Amino acid sequence: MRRLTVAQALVAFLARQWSERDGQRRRLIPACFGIFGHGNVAGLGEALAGAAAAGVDLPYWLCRNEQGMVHTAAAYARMTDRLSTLACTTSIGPGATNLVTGAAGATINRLPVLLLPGDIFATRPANPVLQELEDVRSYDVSVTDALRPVSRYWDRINRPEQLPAALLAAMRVLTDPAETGAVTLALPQDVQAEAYDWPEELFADRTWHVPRPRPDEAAVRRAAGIVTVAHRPVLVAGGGVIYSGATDALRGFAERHGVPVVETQAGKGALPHDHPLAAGAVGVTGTAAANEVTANADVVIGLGTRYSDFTTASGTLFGDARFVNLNITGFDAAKLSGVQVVGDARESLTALSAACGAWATLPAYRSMVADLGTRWAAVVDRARHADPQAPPAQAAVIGAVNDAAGPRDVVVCAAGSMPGDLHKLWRSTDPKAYHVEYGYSCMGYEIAGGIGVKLAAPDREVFVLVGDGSYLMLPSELVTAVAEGVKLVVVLVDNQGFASIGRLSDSVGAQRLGTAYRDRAGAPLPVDLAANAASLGAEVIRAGTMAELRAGLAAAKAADRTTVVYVATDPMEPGPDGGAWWDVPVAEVSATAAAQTARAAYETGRKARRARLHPS
Ligand SMILES: Cc1ncc(C[n+]2csc(CCOP(=O)(O)OP(=O)(O)O)c2C)c(N)n1
Ligand SMILES: [Mg+2]
Repeated sequence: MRRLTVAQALVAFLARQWSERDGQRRRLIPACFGIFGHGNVAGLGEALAGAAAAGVDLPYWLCRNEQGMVHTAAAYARMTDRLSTLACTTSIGPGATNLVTGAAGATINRLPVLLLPGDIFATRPANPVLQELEDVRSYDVSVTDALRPVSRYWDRINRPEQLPAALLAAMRVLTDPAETGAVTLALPQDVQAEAYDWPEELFADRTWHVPRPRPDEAAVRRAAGIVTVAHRPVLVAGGGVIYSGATDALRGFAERHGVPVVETQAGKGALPHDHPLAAGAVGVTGTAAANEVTANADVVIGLGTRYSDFTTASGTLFGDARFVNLNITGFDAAKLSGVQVVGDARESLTALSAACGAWATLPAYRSMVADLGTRWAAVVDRARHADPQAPPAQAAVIGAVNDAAGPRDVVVCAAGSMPGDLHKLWRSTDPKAYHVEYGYSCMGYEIAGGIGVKLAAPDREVFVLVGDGSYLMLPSELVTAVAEGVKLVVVLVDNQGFASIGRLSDSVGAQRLGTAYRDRAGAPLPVDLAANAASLGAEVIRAGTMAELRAGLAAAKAADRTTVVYVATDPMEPGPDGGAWWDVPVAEVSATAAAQTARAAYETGRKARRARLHPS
């Protein structure tokens, strides 16, 4: 027996957890991020402070905003293919509720994060405590309950005896590729500090084997029966391809059977951009080439994709296709009424390939795909090309960052107009080098996420592309990067507001209301974001022309500390369009002509939407 507080036991346990897949073993939770307050400083704070002296290896990192640290943990998990993540400790009350947005983002993106919010006293000696939300219906409700719907496992440790089973359940969900997402263990502040006699085996090294479930043979045969009669198949590669390390299997499948591959945001980089069967980015943010191939496909093979509305163009992209979905979860495999092949992406694709035997598409189909790809490459070249002395346009900025980044360097982005342009214009050469969070598309992810990427892959240069809107939402994690010596290149693209939502607003008849940063008289604001970044401790380079931008990027890359390259762009200059539709409902009645016109266009657009109900 070992007598420790609940918090000490938790820390000692976490330091002994490992994950293993394909014979590779690594720490499941190598560090803990956090912000202390009265809800965790005496419990977890004391335990983490005393960890090293007690022979427990769980370093503590201070973040500046709780939402930010969840993004950091999620990005870390994504970069390690979900085999590792970070713990996040908060105080009670606002510290805990600040986790909710990050937790939703992690769960939506199917990424493990371990959340350890402090909670109100289990013993209720003198409630309400500071920051307690009282519910008149029950004293058994606290703000940490807000984390339930965004967590894949949620528990509150009201007694020390409950801890071991909850810890095992939490680790199981974190390492289960089908169930993973945010895991929350709410820790009442009195319970954290309570001592208990723990069985010694709780602190033994424990390895969580991440499985590669094989698909059902009959399901694979059914899938092959559909695929092998296809003339114009396409494979939609989602994030699951990359998490499963299925990129070699994907290339083998594509080449052996002559199947073109289109990529979602999370799947971008699954095939190198210049592979002849890489048809490019698919969907609303996709390329004209990929969308044409997909629209004409007779069979769609979805591999590790959630089929979000951005991928399906809100149900309008696919023609008369049949769907075969290979996914680790039955939930995603069943989408669009497809044939379900439930299993690990690599194993499932290998099994499907074997079941397809010598079947392959005709050479004419492959060369048609390659031609479309070549034509799109010329569009990208034109969009990225810019006069060195001109003020930078966003597409040219993206091109310059792509040129500055080495083949393994990582680009990070999340919200605004840049994810769409990146999806279409970025040329990826490595499966881990394109990191755009577009499941939750959460403003504020960019810098915090960049820290997680860099911590997981210190040998890669990390380029964070962040718009002025996203930057203003969460610049605080720049301080964390500076404090911890986590080197980022942050490209801050200032177009004085929301280019993305401004354009969307225009298209739905909302007249750009509230989408530009202006004062009440309509004048630009006297706000200097470059000076702001400098005040937070970053090196700052201001680039006024394309030539200055290229020089600035090179200097930032060579620097050994976090450097912000500030560039102003024109919000009215859109990148090239891939032609797909996105369902954003427009006012059915309105007194404004703009909305009436937009509604008419909307009604035409939605006619292309199809229900996918054919029995598979
Ligand atoms: C937290 C959050 N709030 C609101 C939104 C809706 N939204 C999406 S993009 C955007 C504007 C982003 O502005 P900026 O970062 O400057 O990028 P730009 O559109 O100018 O490229 C907004 C408000 C969001 N994605 N996330
Ligand atoms: Mg902007």
